[in-house]
Amino acid sequence: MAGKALVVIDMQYDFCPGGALAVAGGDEIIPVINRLISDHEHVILTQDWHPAGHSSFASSHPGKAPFEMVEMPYGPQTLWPDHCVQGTRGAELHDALDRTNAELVLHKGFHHEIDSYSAFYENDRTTPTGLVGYLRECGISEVVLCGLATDFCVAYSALDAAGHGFATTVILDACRGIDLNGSMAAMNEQMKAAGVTLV
Ligand code: VGL
Ligand code: ZN
Repeated sequence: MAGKALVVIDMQYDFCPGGALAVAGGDEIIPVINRLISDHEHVILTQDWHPAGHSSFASSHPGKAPFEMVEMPYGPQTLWPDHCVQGTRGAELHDALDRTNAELVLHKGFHHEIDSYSAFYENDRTTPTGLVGYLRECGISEVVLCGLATDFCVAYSALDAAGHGFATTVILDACRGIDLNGSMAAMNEQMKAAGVTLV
């Protein structure tokens, strides 16, 4: 299946039950994702990878609580509990995830002052991760996405992929969402409007 890449978003302990920013049922999708991994020739994994004290953490904003919003120089930003801190167990990819077939593990969110939901562009919407260039150089024109969380990192990655002309599919059975203030419905609508195929 040349020309098509599976991008598995943030299958890390902190997004699974028991983790710092647990997504309900986050670990249930691992067997489904492992089947997708064995079916794809090109497999890319992403890893949310924040320095301690990252600007997206509520703990870095005195008086603010997780899930509140703040205004960053690049626009509104949701604040999160401390999660996926570089080098911690919570930042590790889940051991049950089949990594043998992965050709690239992409870290994102490592700039202290900028969060990064998308695997392609950070939340300032201008700082690239390099993934567009990687995929193009590998001759990939089709992107299939799964992982955590549907309404944040998966959705923003899908919007960027579609916006860069990749034929983009999200496998909803292989995703779980956070659903903050209706974000699940809102992001599903945005993905559909952008031409992302939801299956
Ligand atoms: C994510 C919030 C903060 C995600 C990452 O993987 O969806 N969400 N960091
Ligand atoms: Zn994060």
